[in-house]
Amino acid sequence: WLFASLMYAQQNVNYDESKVPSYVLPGLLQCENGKVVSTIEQWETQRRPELLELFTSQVYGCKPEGKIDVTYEILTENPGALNGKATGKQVKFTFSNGKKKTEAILLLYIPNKPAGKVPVFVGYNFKGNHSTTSDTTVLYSPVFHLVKEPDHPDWERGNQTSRWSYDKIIDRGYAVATMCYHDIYPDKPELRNHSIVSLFPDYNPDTIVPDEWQAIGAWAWGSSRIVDFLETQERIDSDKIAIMGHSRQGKAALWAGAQDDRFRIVISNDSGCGGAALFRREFGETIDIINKNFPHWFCKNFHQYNNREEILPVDQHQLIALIAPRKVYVASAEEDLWADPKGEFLSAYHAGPVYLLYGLTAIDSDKMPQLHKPIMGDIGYHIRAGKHDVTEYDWECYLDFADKHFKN
Ligand code: GTR
Repeated sequence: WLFASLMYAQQNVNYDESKVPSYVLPGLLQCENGKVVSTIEQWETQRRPELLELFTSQVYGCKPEGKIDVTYEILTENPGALNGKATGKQVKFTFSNGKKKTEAILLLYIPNKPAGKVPVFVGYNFKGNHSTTSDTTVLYSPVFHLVKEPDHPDWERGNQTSRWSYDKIIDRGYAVATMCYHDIYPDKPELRNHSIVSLFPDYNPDTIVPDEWQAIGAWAWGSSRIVDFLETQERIDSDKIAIMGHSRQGKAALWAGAQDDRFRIVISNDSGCGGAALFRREFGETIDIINKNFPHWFCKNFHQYNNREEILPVDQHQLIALIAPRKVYVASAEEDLWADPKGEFLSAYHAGPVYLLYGLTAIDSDKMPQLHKPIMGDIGYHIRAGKHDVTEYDWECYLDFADKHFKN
């Protein structure tokens, strides 16, 4: 992130609110044929599918037809994990098309108390399951060697524990399931052949068709496969699954939440451009910047909107609205200007009309709340002090939001 911001520091990155262009957001409730949706049924049968199709073909790409096999193997089970508070499991996922396979490892902690079914947070980690805890029995990601040199500091255990408030999550009665995102699509354009994308029929290592899915599409798909597994787990309440994603994984979490209604709460932490932020504000990271830095994240069609945000047929308030009537929470950090906190807030605000259609609550003012004053309706939002990161404060808000919607 720092690297990307520095790279563009000299160029045309706008951090000046007075230079945000005036823009008109594409309509949320107005169908392509001009008709304005006024009922849930019209939303669900007409406008929602239309928008989902546009995000698929123009932004995140299309999952190919055809299926691959997914199998699970429990590698370890420890009833005394996290100082006896949780049962820890590590589960190997094997993705296969019969000729070729890839592997991933899920790390799952389930609270030992209360007994019975518990809600769960699903979320990818960036630096391996081993980075989320100092527990030496936690296994390394099978593909980590492809993305990190053998002497890279990211091999160190526990280097991201501050992002994973396991004790707090478990103490509040939630399970948590994490996987290294590289296991699904190792995050470099040249590693496409090692991703799950390469297992699907019609995959061609030499070409990418305009609406073909890429890394974000694959990560979103992978989080749904985690849900498939969680549904087999007796202790997990599969009606209470939340997904939490940070930054590039916040983008993938919103896209997963838009497509898979088993995610009952969708949380975007500092997801920025291609996540919660409105493209049309062109504040901080833009379509042109993100496509140049990360050519393997979005579908090829999306590149035609570089520096032409005004002709993109969608904007991100519509992505958030696709999650309705399920609950959505957007979080920003004050110093994370690259991700455009105001743009993140405004898309949560402008998703409101669809929540209102369902008789739910929307954010009632287009003025951003103060720092550390979370909004906890059916759409949640907070902005906290500090940098681009996941902090204990963020987790406390997510747990409060989940308590409100899962426990009351
Ligand atoms: C940055 C990228 C952002 C965000 C971030 C992250 O380099 O420009 O869009 O995804 O990485 O994932 O931390």
